[in-house]
Amino acid sequence: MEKTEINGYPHVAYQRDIYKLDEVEKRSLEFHDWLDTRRTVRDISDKPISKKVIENLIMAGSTAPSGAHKQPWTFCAISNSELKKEIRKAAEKEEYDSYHGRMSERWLNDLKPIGTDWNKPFIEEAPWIIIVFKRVYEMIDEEKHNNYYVNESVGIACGMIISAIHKAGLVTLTHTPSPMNFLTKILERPDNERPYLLLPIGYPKDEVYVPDLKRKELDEVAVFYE
Ligand code: IYR
Repeated sequence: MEKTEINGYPHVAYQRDIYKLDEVEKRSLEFHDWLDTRRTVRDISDKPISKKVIENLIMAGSTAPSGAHKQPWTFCAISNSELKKEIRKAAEKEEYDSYHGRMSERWLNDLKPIGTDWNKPFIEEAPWIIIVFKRVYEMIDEEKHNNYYVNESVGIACGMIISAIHKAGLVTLTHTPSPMNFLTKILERPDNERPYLLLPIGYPKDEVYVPDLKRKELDEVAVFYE
């Protein structure tokens, strides 16, 4: 049966390849090993990236599961230099204040191994930045319809676009200027949208160094109940 109905709504047969368990093991390990090569890169080259690539990345992020399939996200993709400059300036103003008083001593110490500071040149240098907005509600017939599990849904979509960027051979970082409502203003976003995450996207610069960090082992991140 190719099609059926549930609650009067059309459902289609789920179709995909079924692998033997040893193949499943191999594929899951290979995917982990590949994902483990992703690193947050702050030195992004200004080498151009086509709009088509950005469109594909956005559509990859937009495949994420979401509460009641409302897909409560808007991806704003910016290559316009003037706009990137304006966003950099506003982000650095907030970040300067954060790094000079708003963040606790402990927080600043925790960031020392990562090497971040208030300077955000990647906002201007990357050929594209994507700013992900969460859609808290939809306006339907002049009525507010709240979306469901908005933070969870948008967080998953961000994870998927970050993986897509890695798969494409490009790099990004998760920039969270705080507060970030200046983005709503600059990009003239409607009332139902709130800025969630800024992702600069591009090739890495020629010579790039990243912190020599280790990821937690399985027994540090998982508990099994068998
Ligand atoms: N929001 C700042 C500071 C920052 C905070 C954490 I937690 C980081 O892991 C990295 C940076 C910024 O985006 O630089």
